[in-house]
Amino acid sequence: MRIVLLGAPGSGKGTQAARLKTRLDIPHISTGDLLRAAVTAGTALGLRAKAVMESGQLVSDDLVLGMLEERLAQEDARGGFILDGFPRNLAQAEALDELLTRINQPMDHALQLEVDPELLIERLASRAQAEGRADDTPETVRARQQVYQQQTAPVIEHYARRGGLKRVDGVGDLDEVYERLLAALGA
Ligand code: B4P
Repeated sequence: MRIVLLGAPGSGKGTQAARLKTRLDIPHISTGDLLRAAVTAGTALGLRAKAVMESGQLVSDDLVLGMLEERLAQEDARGGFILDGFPRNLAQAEALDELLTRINQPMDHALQLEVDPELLIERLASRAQAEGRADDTPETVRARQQVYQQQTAPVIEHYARRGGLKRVDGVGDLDEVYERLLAALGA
């Protein structure tokens, strides 16, 4: 099963993808996690990404696309995957369509987690306290929300136009949201 999980920062994509991965036995590929790992490892890519991530802006498409293509070429992604945090803008969505056509692996499901913007701010503020992630400061959270509205919301329309986008209510406890996602996937 090949799945794209869409939603604003704090909508629960990463949280739910971690659960779906175990149930569906396919890898959870988060471009945010891949980028944070590169920052921690101090690779050339990580050094270029760090300041951009801390400002709440998107890392450049060429860096993210190269990183994703490498990840999708790994053995464990042959039987399917959950993409979390990608695509983030229309150029990435079109590049993904092109890549999946080239490797003959069409997307099966596009799911959007819907959460009220005020609740998103509360969730990220709690994570800032719990985990101290550098991009969860109030200023960066505001910037990430703006980037989402301007650049990522059109990606949702892209999948809606193509048909097959499923919108899932992301408000509720973790188990409730998880059950809704499974129902939307028919799993
Ligand atoms: P991401 O890592 O994708 O960060 P995110 O949008 O905040 O989502 P995340 O998955 O971490 O959080 P979740 O909603 O699960 O991106 C970080 C940065 O990396 C970007 O700003 C950008 O700079 C860069 N980047 C990533 N991908 C890129 C790309 N493709 N192109 C360019 N740049 C890219 O959870 C948030 C919080 O809510 C958690 O604390 C969680 O516990 C809580 N939560 C979740 N579900 C809940 C629920 N039902 N109830 C209560 N709390 C809940």
